[in-house]
Order: sequence, then structure tokens, then C-alpha cells
Amino acid sequence: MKTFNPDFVWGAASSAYQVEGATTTDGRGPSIWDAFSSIPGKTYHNQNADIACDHYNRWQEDVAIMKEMGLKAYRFSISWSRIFPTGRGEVNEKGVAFYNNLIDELIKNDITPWVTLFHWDFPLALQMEMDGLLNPAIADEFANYAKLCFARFGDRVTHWITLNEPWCSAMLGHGMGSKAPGRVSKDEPYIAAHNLLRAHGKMVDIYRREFQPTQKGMIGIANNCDWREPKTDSELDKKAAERALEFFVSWFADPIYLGDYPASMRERLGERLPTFSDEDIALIKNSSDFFGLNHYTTMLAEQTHEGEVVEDTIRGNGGISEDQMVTLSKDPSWEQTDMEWSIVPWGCKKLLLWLSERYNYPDIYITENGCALPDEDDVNIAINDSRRVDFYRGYIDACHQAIEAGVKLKGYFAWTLMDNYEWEEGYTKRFGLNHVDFTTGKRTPKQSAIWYSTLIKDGGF
Ligand code: PNW
Repeated sequence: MKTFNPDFVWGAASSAYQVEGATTTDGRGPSIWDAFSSIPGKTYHNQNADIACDHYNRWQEDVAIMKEMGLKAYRFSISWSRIFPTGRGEVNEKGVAFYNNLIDELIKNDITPWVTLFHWDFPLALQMEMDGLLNPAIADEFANYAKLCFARFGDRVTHWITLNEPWCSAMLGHGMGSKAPGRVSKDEPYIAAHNLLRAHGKMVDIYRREFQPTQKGMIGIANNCDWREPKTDSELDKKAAERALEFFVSWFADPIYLGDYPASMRERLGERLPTFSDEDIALIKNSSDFFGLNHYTTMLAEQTHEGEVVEDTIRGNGGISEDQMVTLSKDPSWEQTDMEWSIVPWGCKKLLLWLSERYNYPDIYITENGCALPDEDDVNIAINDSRRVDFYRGYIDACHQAIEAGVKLKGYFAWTLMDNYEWEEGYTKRFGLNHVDFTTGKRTPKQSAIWYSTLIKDGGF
């Protein structure tokens, strides 16, 4: 049997917009996702998350499901516009009450809440007033919102994640426009990312100065990164793969761990990449108590050939290709999920080792990993998800190997607790350990939920 440390954190993750529904209930203000999903053509069949999993009303039932599964931790996010309907100003106490109830119920059931402050559902009012992430002053609005959350929830919440996947907000929200706010630009991703890092720095600074000394919690960020394997043994391709990783995760992690953007980005982007003031970097450097990693897949990377035109695609998830001079591809022998993401567990191990070496062996938590599978609208098909069990076994085995090789991996969160609103894909991509019937709201455990609970109970597999 492959065993894990008894205090290894086994959890499942979700996010507010994807599960809560009740988008106009109890004073919640609109977010950019409400606006984006209301534009015909932006999401699959114009689907929105007005109801989603109706978790806002079914939270007790959902915590009972987590308890039944034996989860040690639950990662969820707070909807900023439930707390501040216009992003700032007066607090909406009903929104605060919802999260207070959820947090209390989790703790009562011995499930540790891991709270993400921002999982993409930015308040629409601030988007309209201030241009959202493009405005440097937005960092202070993040800090103001975070401060309220620390003050109201921090007596019980001791695990905080400032931002979920700033790469996605920057590249998919401001580059390709496939996610809210749907901006399409070659330059804005770098500006949005810069302001997100500055916002992260300010949120952590407030926590560390005003709350951490008494609340004794930890705070970090969750970055997403997939593995990039050199397509050939050539030096050019090895460098291309390295560069691709730098443009993906080091973009965010280098400022935090090393104090500036990667040299490869500065070299290729010049002044298109903003620079940090001394004040900014003083807050950003060393601003994470742990390394949160969302990991989904692996792609092959090669140096883009002279004259070759590489199309930026959402599924290719490579960023702005010409900026990197990297061409991504897949090995046709790799099995794929319903997202067309290849299943390559050894890529996860390689990435964990690469991050550990580059950032001097920080504590790492995998804050998301999982897969969508086809045909799962039908609950009878969904509950026999042996392919998802194989996926988890493969990736968790890779984690185990990484730990044996010296990686300080301390926890793992499956994405996701239950099928939910998969952003622009609507309800068509099902990642859940539990099936959700979106007509009735009924939850049904899949085989993977049962397998995962057994793993947690046994401390290994
Ligand atoms: C993450 N990419 O999204 C998010 O944190 C979740 O909200 C989401 O449901 C989950 O993964 C599955 O998609 C990602 O293109 C979206 O590399 C896109 C990418 C990665 C993660």
C-alpha cells in the first residue's frame, strides 16, 4: 500500500459562482460572470449560474455529503459581491451570514475550511467604475474586501487563498476573452496579472500585520500550471519547455519567491511587461506561506520554427504563443478527458519536482486536480466512473512518488466536490466526485467519490 502522512490534508474544492446559484438572493450584487454569461453566445447555450447547484440553499446537505466522504478539508470561495454588492461600501450582512453558517457547519463536522477570497467572480460595479483589473487602484479594493473577510471569518478560518489562478484571469479573461470580463488583447494580460500580484501582496500584508499574529492562520495563492515536456532532446526544445513554464507559473511565482518576473519574460516582452515599484515588491516577495498548485494536464513544447504561425487557443492553454516562441502539441497516444486535456500523471510528478527545485522546496498543496468525463448527464453512466478513479489513482500515485523524491507536498484537493457550472462550457463538462442532476438538484455519489473516501479512511491506496 502507498501510505501518506496521517496529517496529509485530503480535500475537495469548489468555487462560489460555480455552485451557489441564488445570484439575486439576499442582496447579492452582480459579478462580471453574471454579465458575461448574459451575453448571447459567450457561454454554451447561453447557460448561466443563476441556479447552478443551488448550494446557497443546500449547504447543509452538501456538508453532510463531505462528512460522509470523510473529507478533512473543503476549499470554497467567497463571492465578493455577496459581501459588498457594489464591491465596496456597505456590508451586506445576509451575505456574511451565509458564509458564517457554512463555516460553522464545516467546523462542527471536523472539516477544515480553506477559503479562497477571489475565484474570478469580480464585482460588476467595480468593473464598470474602475475598469477592473486594469486599474492599479484595484489592489486597494481587493485589500479592503479581504480585510472584511479576515475580520468576520478569521476567528474560525485559518487557511486562506488570496487568488485562484491569476493566469486564467489574465490570459483567458483579458487575452483570449473566453472568460469574463471577455477582454481580447495582447497586452492587457500582463497588466491585469501585475495588478493581481499587487492585490495579492496587499491582502497578505494586511493579514500578516493585523490578523495573523492573533488568528495564527496561513495564507497563500493558488496558481495553475500544467507540465511542459520538451518535444525532442534538442537544446532549443528543452529551452522552449522551460520558457513555457516560466510564462505560465513563474510569471506569478517568481515575484513571490524570487522578487521579480522571470528574465525570459523581461527579455521577450520588454516594456510590455510592467515593472514593480520597490514598495510593490516589498509586499509581494515572500508573500505566500505555502505553494498552492492547480494542475490538470501536460503538453509537449517545442521552439516555434521560423515563419511558423501558431494560433493561440483556449484549449491549448499556452498564453500568447508569439510572446513565448513556443509551439505546444499533444502526444497522440495520450488518453484525453472531456476537456481534451491529456491524462499524464508523470507530468504532475515532474512539475512538483521542478517547482520544488526552483522555489527551494516550499510546502505545496495541490489545490485542484481532477477530470471531466463525457456522457455523465446520465446518472447511471456517471456513477460508473472507473476512468475517473483511474485518473485519481494515477495522479495521487504521482504525488506519492514526488513526496518520496523530496517534494514537501502536504495536501491534495480534488476538483471538484460535485458537478457544477464549468464557466463558458456551462453544464456540459462534469468534473464532480458527486453527480448533480441540474433539473432536480439531486446529488448522487459516483464511484470515484467512494474510492476517494476509502483512500482518505485508509490514509493511502
Ligand atoms: C480551473 N487552462 O480552471 C478553475 O480553478 C476551476 O474553476 C475550473 O472549474 C477547473 O479548473 C476546471 O476547468 C481552469 O486553460 C481553466 O489551463 C482553464 C485552464 C486551467 C484551469
